Amino acid sequence: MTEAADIHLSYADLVALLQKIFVRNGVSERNAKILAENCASCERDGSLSHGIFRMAGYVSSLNSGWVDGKAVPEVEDVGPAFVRVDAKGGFTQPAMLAARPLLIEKVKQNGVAVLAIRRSHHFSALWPDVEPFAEEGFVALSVVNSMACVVPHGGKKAVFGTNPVAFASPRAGAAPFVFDQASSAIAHGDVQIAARAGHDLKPGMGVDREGQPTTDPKAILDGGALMPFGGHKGNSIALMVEILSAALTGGYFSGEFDWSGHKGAQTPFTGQFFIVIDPARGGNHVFAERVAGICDLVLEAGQERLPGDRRHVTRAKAEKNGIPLTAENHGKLKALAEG
Ligand code: NDP
Ligand code: PYC
Repeated sequence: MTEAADIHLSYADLVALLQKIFVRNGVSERNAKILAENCASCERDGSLSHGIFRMAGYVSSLNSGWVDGKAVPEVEDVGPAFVRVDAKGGFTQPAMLAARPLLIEKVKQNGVAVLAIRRSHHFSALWPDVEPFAEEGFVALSVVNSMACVVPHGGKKAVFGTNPVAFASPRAGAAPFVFDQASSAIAHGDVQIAARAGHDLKPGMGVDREGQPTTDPKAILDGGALMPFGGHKGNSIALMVEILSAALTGGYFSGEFDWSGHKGAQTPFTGQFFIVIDPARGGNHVFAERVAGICDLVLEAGQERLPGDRRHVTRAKAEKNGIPLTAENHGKLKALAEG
């Protein structure tokens, strides 16, 4: 549920405020700008589980010494269509942006290229990572693993992270087609939001610390766990995400890193994987029109809306009126920025 807004900030003003918070908490100017833009974009688009709600967690993780806000990623050219990045214990988004020019060059040369990021922290939504590729005419898919809080289908112990998959494709005459979804029944961020608001979850999303089904978000957060979406099918997607994001990149599995020595650590230390494709190599010069065509077909068939539509409606409102914030949340941000 959206809280009533007391004030509206422009995107630029919100970025400036968030950037100040990151810099104040040990993040380099370059990385702070990237993270602030990412977080402000989530808030602007109504991706509230990964907008300003996350700032206290970023600050807590930075102050625990668990994540290096000043990390300078090392980009390696390891094959005609393969780029690898060691994020050096920093955030994933600056690592991805450091590798982006080389990745795009390889996609243009080969029609496809992959990017494997390791030793990285991802604490945000995934759509901001793939949408810009589609805006440039490429098809992009990305996966990232997180922290063990999801039991395998039929299992008792949390092994997987909430492991999202995001996909973006150009679409003629409209914004790119983009979906971004956790492979758990619900994102961990939304469980935290429900717990704060005192709302129950739908049945079938999680178990308590005894492994018993529960709809109480607090029981899930207090030693319980989430379930994959869609039973064994979501389970296999969660497993695929672990393979691509960790085994393939050289990063940690969601249940493998040890943050117990860093009180307050919240950002998962894992890996992220991208595949980027130049659709022109498919030889179909009407690719983007075909994408628009299939999107139209599903809407004509009765699907209420496409993934991404809600974000674009929210974005358009924010561009017109500013990004809505409660006075309480604005106050919390100002306190983080000013100490
Ligand atoms: P949702 O279930 O809210 O949405 C998943 C996708 O489905 C979105 O693309 C959404 O589009 C679309 N969608 C939702 N409702 C409909 C509908 N009625 N018809 C058509 N499409 C619809 O997301 P999740 O809870 O799975 O994930 C939330 C966020 O959490 C994601 O951004 C994800 O990346 C992030 N996350 C990050 C993790 C990390 O490790 N960094 C881990 C897990 C999750 P729309 O946005 O337009 O509503
Ligand atoms: O919402 O599941 C989540 C999540 C995990 C890491 C960042 N977000």
